[in-house]
Amino acid sequence: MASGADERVHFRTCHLCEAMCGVEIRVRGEDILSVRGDHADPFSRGHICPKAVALKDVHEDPDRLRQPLRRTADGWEQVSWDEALDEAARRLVDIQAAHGRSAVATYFGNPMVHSYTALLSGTLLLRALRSHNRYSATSVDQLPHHFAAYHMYGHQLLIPVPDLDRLQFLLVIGANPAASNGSLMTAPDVARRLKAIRQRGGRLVVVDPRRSETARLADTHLFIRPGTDALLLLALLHTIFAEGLERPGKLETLANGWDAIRQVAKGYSPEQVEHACGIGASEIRRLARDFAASDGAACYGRMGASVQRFGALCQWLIQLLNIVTGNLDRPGGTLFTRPAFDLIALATSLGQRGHFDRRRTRVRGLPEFGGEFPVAALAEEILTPGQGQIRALMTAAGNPVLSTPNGLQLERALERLDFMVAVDFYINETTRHAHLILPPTFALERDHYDTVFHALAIRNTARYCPPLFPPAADARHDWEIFGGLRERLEKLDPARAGSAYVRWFTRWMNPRRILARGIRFGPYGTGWNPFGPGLTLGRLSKELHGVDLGALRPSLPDRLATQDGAIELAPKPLRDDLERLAGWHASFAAGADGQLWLIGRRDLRSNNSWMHNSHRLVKGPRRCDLLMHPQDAARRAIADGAMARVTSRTGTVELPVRLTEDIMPGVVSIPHGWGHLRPGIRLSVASRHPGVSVNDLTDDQALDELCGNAALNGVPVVVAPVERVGGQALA
Ligand SMILES: Nc1nc2c(c(=O)[nH]1)N[C@H]1C(S)=C(S)[C@@H](COP(=O)(O)OP(=O)(O)OC[C@H]3O[C@@H](n4cnc5c(=O)[nH]c(N)nc54)[C@H](O)[C@@H]3O)O[C@H]1N2
Ligand SMILES: Nc1nc2c(c(=O)[nH]1)N[C@H]1C(S)=C(S)[C@@H](COP(=O)(O)OP(=O)(O)OC[C@H]3O[C@@H](n4cnc5c(=O)[nH]c(N)nc54)[C@H](O)[C@@H]3O)O[C@H]1N2
Ligand code: SF4
Ligand SMILES: [Mo]
Repeated sequence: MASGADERVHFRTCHLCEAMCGVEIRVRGEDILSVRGDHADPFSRGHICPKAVALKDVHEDPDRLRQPLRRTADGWEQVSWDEALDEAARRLVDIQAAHGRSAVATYFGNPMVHSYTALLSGTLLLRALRSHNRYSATSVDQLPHHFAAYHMYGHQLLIPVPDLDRLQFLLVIGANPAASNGSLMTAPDVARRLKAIRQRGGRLVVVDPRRSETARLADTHLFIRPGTDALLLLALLHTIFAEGLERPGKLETLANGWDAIRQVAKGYSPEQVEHACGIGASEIRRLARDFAASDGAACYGRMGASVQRFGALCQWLIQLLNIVTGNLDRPGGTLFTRPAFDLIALATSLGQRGHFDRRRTRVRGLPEFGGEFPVAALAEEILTPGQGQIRALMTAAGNPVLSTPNGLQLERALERLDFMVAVDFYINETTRHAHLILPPTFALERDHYDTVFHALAIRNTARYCPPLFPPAADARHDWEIFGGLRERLEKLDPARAGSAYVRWFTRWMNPRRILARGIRFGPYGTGWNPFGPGLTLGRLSKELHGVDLGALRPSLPDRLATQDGAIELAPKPLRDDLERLAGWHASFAAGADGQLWLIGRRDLRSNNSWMHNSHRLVKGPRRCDLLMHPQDAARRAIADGAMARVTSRTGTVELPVRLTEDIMPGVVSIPHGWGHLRPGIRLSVASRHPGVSVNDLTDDQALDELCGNAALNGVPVVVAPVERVGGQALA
């Protein structure tokens, strides 16, 4: 930290999204004077987005909770930490004793992966809880990526990332990094990096039902009908094999299953899929040829390709496309990372490569993946009586009422719980149902290292930052809350503490020590010789702007974690799932009965559900509206700016319409994370800009049935004008 007068400058990583931008925060005493980009950060080089300044807003937010709260008949009352933690632990243990371990469920939300201390200690708490009913935001997000990685490369975290700064051809399927700042592809200032592809003579092609902010940067944008990406990918593979364009190079001998995937691709000519996808056969052929001919190409797909009915197939086929064209594990293609704290090595050493279908949910029989059940099943597991019913829930850093499908049903379920505890610093749509809220510190009061996003970054870098402010008196960090709960659970029921090794590990290994060890014994660490060259956490802390560890490098076959050390091109569960795709394809009818396909979107100034309480981020034009093509609107007599009623199997919302030719006819879009009009929430700014929750429309029964991920994109809806009488909407 540098200091002048009584002003000081603090450098850290913004933890809000996956981009890991370096920020420079100027403070005087307790006041944050400014938040700017850190120009000396070797990775982000001064870039930030508008959300970085909201770090100040959340830190100073008067609505942010600082003390534990207990819900009573007439509102919330403050309780001490000891009282709150004792009560939470006792209730959880009692409920488990009466109804079995799995009567207590957990839901971990997205910010968990943005805090290494929360993540590591949260994992230990889960172990002590010993419930099979574990849920998280993974199953409304990147589960298909883990599924494909586990089956093909032998480890759920072995997810290759595009070599963005060196590739010549980037095919983006259902991702909008220009708004999201990149996901499973940490690349600060991603828009500039995308523009640079074309500047160096390369190509950027975007396949998306909406002409997104990223599509505007592309040389080619192709509209695709939601949920048909797997068909497109199969037709691309078909063309490559049919025209002899495959060039796997060294991958040929590193992978098993070539005949099987050739066979699979045979059945999907561009002509067979063009009607469903809405992309002409000649266009598909041209795309396949250009991709295959390019000197360094990567196909990359995110939410649009993952959080839909055939997400796992999409992620598998994307890997195949990169492999058959020889682009996996080569500079300018896609590569595995080698981060300073190697999460994959740690997980592997603990025997945690992932697993699938070891058990199933009680009500619908949905498979677990990596020890978690699909969150789309959470509400029914609470609502359906019987042996094994969920009676208590702990949420941490999550807002599933706004983030998971059929939020209305989940709310009904939360009201039925015997006990709910939320580790969160807001009273929001989810936590308002809790009996106890345990509010942790915010990011500026804790240290930070990205154990997860360094492992998904387009360059190997490392950056550690100390806290900017000491935690307020009597404040607790997430990891202290989890640790406090775990210790109490173990005291009440010593059998939970596990083996002697586990007991030693949990007692001695606080998150910071785990991080320090991981770095020291990681790929760039000093190892056993603390005086030798290399990284330690101590040395890294002195590098205020972080260190650059170089471009990604090829790492196969060493990095593979499969039993036989080879890539599995045609894992059985994925091959078998093609039958489901074929069935759906056969019955496909575009826009039957005036039905439209609903998809999501993200906005640069928004971050899932929890940053709408920053005045700076919500002012200006309204963000929660329905994008609709003028053709579809005309057919329904809906004018630009008018209110529309959108109805799905699960619910109805009313919101203003924005007409645009940037969306494919037959498709409409609503962003998620809005809907702050629920009673009882304490978000004074957000409640004045409420919007509606798209997840009142998404369906808990619509899944990628293979892996259990929710299908939040491609929801069938009906849209009608809201009739008005004398300016009043008719309910
Ligand atoms: N500003 C901002 N940044 C964020 C977040 C945020 O809320 N706001 N959230 C963060 C999180 S948690 C994540 S996971 C990432 C997500 O990062 P991205 O995946 O890049 O973000 P999305 O905007 O959801 O992009 C999905 C795109 O898929 C398209 N799409 C929808 N359905 C289909 C389909 O069936 N096929 C195809 N081909 N495309 C489809 C949509 O039109 C959209 O453009 O963003 C992260 N960054
Ligand atoms: N329809 C639709 N739904 C979606 C998506 C979509 O594209 N479309 N995207 C999905 C995706 S990718 C994701 S990741 C999920 C996100 O789903 P969730 O993780 O369930 O929701 P968030 O909005 O991220 O809520 C984060 C919560 O954590 C709290 N919080 C913030 N920081 C901290 C912290 O440091 N500690 C603790 N304890 N709490 C904290 C916030 O107050 C908030 O309550 O939403 C999913 N839902
Ligand atoms: S893109 Fe914005 S929110 Fe994401 S890390 Fe950078 S500054 Fe933070
Ligand atoms: Mo996400």
